[in-house]
Amino acid sequence: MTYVTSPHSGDTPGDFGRDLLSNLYYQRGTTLESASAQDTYHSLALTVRNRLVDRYIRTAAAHYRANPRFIYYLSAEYMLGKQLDQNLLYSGTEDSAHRALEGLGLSSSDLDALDVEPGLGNGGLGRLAACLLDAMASQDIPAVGYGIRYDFGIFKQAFQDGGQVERPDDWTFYGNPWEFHASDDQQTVGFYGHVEPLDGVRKSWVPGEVVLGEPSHMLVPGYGTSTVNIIRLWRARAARESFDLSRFGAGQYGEAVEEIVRSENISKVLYPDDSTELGRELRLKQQHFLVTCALRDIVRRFRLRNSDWDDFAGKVVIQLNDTHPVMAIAELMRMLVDEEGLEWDRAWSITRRVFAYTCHTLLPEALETWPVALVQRLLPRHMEIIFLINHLFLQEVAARYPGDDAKLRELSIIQEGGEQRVRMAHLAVVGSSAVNGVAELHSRLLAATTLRGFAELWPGRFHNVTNGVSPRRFVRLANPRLSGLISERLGGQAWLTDLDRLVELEPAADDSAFRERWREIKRLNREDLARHALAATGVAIDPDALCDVMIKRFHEYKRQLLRVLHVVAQYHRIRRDQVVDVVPRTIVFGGKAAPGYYAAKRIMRLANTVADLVNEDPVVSPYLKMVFLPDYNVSRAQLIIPAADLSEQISLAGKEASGTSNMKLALNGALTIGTLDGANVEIRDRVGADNFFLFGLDTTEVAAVRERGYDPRAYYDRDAELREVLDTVAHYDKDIVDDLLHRDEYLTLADYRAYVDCQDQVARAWRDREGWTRTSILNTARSGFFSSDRTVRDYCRDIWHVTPLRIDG
Ligand code: 26V
Repeated sequence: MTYVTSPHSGDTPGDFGRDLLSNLYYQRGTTLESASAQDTYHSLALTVRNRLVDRYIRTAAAHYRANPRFIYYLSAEYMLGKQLDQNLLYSGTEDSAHRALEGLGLSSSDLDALDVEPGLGNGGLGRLAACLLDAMASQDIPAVGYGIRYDFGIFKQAFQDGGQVERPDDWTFYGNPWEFHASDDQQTVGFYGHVEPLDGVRKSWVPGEVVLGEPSHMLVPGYGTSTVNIIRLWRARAARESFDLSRFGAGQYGEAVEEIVRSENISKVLYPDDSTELGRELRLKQQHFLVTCALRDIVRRFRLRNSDWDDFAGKVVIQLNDTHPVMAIAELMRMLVDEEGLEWDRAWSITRRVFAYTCHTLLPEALETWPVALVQRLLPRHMEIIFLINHLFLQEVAARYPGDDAKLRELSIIQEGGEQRVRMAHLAVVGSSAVNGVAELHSRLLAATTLRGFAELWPGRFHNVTNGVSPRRFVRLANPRLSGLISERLGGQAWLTDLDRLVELEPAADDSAFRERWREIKRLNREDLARHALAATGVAIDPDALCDVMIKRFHEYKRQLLRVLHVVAQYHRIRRDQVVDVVPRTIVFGGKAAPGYYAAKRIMRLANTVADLVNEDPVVSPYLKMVFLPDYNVSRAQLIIPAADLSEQISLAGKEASGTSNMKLALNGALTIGTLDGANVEIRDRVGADNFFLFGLDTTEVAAVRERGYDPRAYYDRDAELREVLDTVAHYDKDIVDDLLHRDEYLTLADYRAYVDCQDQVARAWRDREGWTRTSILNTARSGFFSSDRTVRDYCRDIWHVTPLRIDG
């Protein structure tokens, strides 16, 4: 079979410009003279997209021919970042596009400003999904990402009187040029209804409501290779047959239309809560919707080249990104047993081999559970299947631990005592062949605490795969200046797909001319950030000041509050003219709080209050500035990270599963001040203890403090400076201080003194600019391990058992 190649394959600026004008004419029906900004942007996007379609078609054809084992990544969240910058780079058309635009008198930065980032996720978990897809494509791993095409992504954040206000993210308002709709690949998804007996264990589920899933896909190009994979996002549509015509006739037009609206609400909005268990029915509907659409699509694809169910587990790996898609385990069992007529045991053996589960937290309150009564009502057959899975599983447990009822209660998929609930993490472990944590410490603690009983039962099932980040997105695109210098030094761009090669920069740390250029680039990046900060907040920052960055979701365990306490301490020191350990600093904050997470929002409000206090004080502000950049997202990350000198990774030890901003910042030459938590441990191991500012309690000490009976008040009584800080804070928010003195769940006061003293060490180190730059270079040089390419290789080796499939260029 031959495939027609695209007419848009020319690579010169002339070819590019011609295609752009042609798209303007035929796709937008206009000309350069009369085009609106949106017309031009859309035409540019299509011109770039067309250059990847060729590769996609070839990838799909090669995949069809080879019938390989596929990785299907199931995730309720993806934070893809802007597509224009990425697709220009990955299609190799950056230069010709820029020259073509220049020739047409168009500004590429104006056009880039119109590119909207799809914010279909909350934070680290969603961005990790995007980094893994990028790495899979870049390493020729046959893969498809499945997700939900939310109409509204993560809310936009603004501040009003220092407090967060949320605005809707109508990201497709002007259309999305990057997606391909496939309305003829629709799937049917059932809800509610009842179950009818068939034969034996086999039943028939008769749903009471049916909704359609309509897919569209976006291209996921590999960098430096020919592979273009896809991410398939599903949108809910009302089923045509569900339009109750009698009601239209009976004068109930409004009610009948409301039903359509209700169906389509399923994919309306991303839940912005990573901090409260909502237990909302609509959320469970979203999960089931994603899972059903994805599984049916996976089976459809399997059947293109295969027919025997015994081959399914050889051709299909389904990676579950946290517990959100875990209902897939029950749904696949239902499809195999009820629809395909397989024996239970055979179906179970297939199911267990196909799934693998990644856990992204240690917090017990973050482990998802659903009320049995709700699951029973929404998904009656799934609930029966879960009960049967649990029954058989508990028989296995009973055989292993005879007479041990406590063991049964501990491991059961159903949580008893009070309202019965389904523990999704337990279902995930029981129904998967592999379970992994996301950093060494996290995986160890998972097996020792949260999932201990399971790790004892099935030690071979537990793995660690340390997270990683895309060097293309977070070094090359975010920091073109530094990337240019690295490529010059290493003699090419091979490091972008082989990040371990950054070690070759080590000798450059001792080269003073190189250090000078490294410093100059940081300074230029800080100038870019200063321009943005001024426009966004009205605060002018000094591009020569140490740029001290904390960017992540607002959560008590991450301890943004500890960061604020140090700022208040510095404020007092400067006012008292105690500036021995003070160097000019800019404190940069970025991050959203879940709309209903009051404790986090109050810390955020305090941060904004302290920022005003500091910035408006004529004595303090020459030394200390604080900017809280609103609406932190991937694009903002790409701006902040290259400017950072210091990376704040100060969660209470044992709480942060991994963290990924820590990796992005280290790769861009920021030094870390951090606790022994998540991937910080591995960053420190790699960059060297001398090049990392460590402070605070470790997990063993945290346990010991709690064991002894933690008394936060004692720290206040003992430490005069802390007293002054808390008295100042109490002036603005008494409740925060009350909580710190009486509860302090995250041991902020226990780590306070160590943190502030460590910050003094940071200041002393910054004074030695040559030494600092040397350490900065070493941080970059030794962080190659944190590439998501390495993460994907680990998954391929330990969990997926797949090998790359090269597509002929
Ligand atoms: C969810 C919830 C929901 C209920 C209440 C508390 C709570 C706390 C946290 C979460 C988020 C869990 C999933 C998540 O986003 N984990 C993040 O995953 C990143 C990628 O692996 C990792 O770097 C972060 O450390 C981890 O927090």
